[in-house]
Amino acid sequence: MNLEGRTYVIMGVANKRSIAWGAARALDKMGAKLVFTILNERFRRELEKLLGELEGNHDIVVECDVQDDAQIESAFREIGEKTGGIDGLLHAIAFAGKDELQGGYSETSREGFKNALDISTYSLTVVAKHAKKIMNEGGSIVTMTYLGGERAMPNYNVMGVAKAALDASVRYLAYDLGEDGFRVNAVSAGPIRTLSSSAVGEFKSILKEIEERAPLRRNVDQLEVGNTVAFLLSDLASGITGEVVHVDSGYHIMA
Ligand code: 0WD
Repeated sequence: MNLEGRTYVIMGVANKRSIAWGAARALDKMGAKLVFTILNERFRRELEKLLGELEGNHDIVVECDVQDDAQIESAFREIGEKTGGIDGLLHAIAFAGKDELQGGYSETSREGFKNALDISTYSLTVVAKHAKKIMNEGGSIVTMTYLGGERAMPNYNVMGVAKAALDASVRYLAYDLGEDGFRVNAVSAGPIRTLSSSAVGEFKSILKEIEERAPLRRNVDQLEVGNTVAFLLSDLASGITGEVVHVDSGYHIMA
């Protein structure tokens, strides 16, 4: 797939294990120009080191904490000015406190609930609001979700609730932005060891379950997820919106 001449924003690279980094590698290989947002300046050095591994010259890194409305607005204004318009974006951001990701869901605190849904769910909505102002014709937004939003899974707790709301947001945003010809989809990734997933209780046993029960009998990696993100961001997926595509070795079809 050739994405030369296309520009995409990647949100959520924390380190080289991040799913967002898998997507960056995939898009870079296809010739796309990339712009990165980081949570705060602490992530800049790590990202700049990683950028050296890519083939293309992607130099725009903008600070964007999705809990800060003013920062989101100014980040997308800056990206618009520097790029002259974007063709899409990947939102690969989520957060829940470690305490909320183990034990009983009924123990979730009000603060923990608000925080998880603010960062993991509302952020897509507000990012879409600002991204659409600088999106070129046919623009596409992709977010990252998980099966724990469709089914009750041990320990995923408030994050499952956040992902269910994220999946619904994808549908409402798809309807809203569809009027302008923009598409909004989610990729539901199988479990992958990253900084975020390490906070989920008994994560190892989830990986093992996939190896035993998924149709492909193996786990997926960041690049496989990234390739599907690239497809959804590209014109090859021009008729797909409001969809959740599972990249999980087929695990979601199993009873
Ligand atoms: O098994 C997995 N790893 C799966 C992850 C399976 C299915 C879905 N996902 C989802 C996650 O829920 C998330 O939405 O994929 C997305 C990316 O997650 P990841 O690649 O597993 O995690 P990680 O490498 O930690 O990147 C998430 C990043 C943050 O990293 P840390 O570890 O510092 O929380 O999200 C960013 C941050 O870089 N982030 C924020 N960015 C802007 N503003 C904020 C914020 N307030 N909070 C977190």
